[in-house]
Amino acid sequence: MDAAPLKEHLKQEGATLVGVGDVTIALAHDIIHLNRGIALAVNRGLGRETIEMLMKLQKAAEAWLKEQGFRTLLIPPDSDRIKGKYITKLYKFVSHKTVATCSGLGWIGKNGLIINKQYGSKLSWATVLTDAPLEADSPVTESQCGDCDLCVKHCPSGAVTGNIWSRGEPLKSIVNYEKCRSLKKERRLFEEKPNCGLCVTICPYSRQVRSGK
Ligand code: B12
Ligand code: SF4
Ligand code: SF4
Repeated sequence: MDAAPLKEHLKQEGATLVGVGDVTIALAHDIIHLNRGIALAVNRGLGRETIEMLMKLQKAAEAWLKEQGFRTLLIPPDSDRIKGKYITKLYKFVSHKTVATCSGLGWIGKNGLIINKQYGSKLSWATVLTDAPLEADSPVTESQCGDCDLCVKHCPSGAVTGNIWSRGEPLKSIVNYEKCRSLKKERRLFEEKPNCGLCVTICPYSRQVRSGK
């Protein structure tokens, strides 16, 4: 089934990038029938408005697919804010990062984030799973960070290990999240944010673009 009309529709609704991945190998048995992952990205930081924008895009995808008789499962953009809800348990099984690499929209950088060649890691992501047999894009299978190690050198908490992601070893430890979370307020770039985000801004792929907001 041609995915182009759906992608076009979602871009008109405001998505910066839309990809479709075959996520079969990443799914738990219970949801194996929903084996197409639609990766949605917008070129802006993950604030309240961005979350609302991503949820609006998810609903647009859902309406489009349901009209044609297909099933969907919307994985919300953020989970830390809705701790305890059943849906957050799904992140362990299918994360936005997985769907993004399966959709060919980026690799997991040494900073542990999705790096898109055009937008770096400045994008915010959401996922829609569906049983619609949409034609899938080719997955990204290897890191393209190369010799760069700016995020490894400059992470103020020493959380970035330097390990390299590949689809063959997708869950290798890349960032020590305990260290990342424990960064003291005075060392953060923005005191009010739980993490400093330096590994986003220092990345050459992120620096080449201006955020939508
Ligand atoms: C919990 C959380 C955190 C925690 C822990 C980090 C973590 N585990 O990612 C903390 C608070 C530390 C954190 C920090 C940040 N976070 Co955060 N966080 C999340 C959250 C809510 C859940 C992540 C999670 O637990 N996933 C489950 C684990 C198992 O998967 P994963 O690590 O996400 O991804 C792995 C798999 O996808 C696998 N994989 C990749 N391809 C494939 C293919 C196959 C076939 C398979 C099997 C697996 C596989 O590789 C990935 C890396 O190991 C997500 C939103 C979400 N719902 O996903 C945002 C999210 C990951 N965070 C995001 C951001 C932006 C940040 C910060 C920059 C915050 C800031 N200051 O602005 C920092 C960056 C720190 C860093 N270097 O990673 C963005 C990342 C965007 C991007 N470009 O990648 C997300 C996706 C939110 C969003 N909706 O956009 N975060
Ligand atoms: S958010 Fe800051 S502390 Fe966490 S991994 Fe990135 S650079 Fe390191
Ligand atoms: S700063 Fe360099 S090593 Fe780190 S994610 Fe970006 S390209 Fe990869």
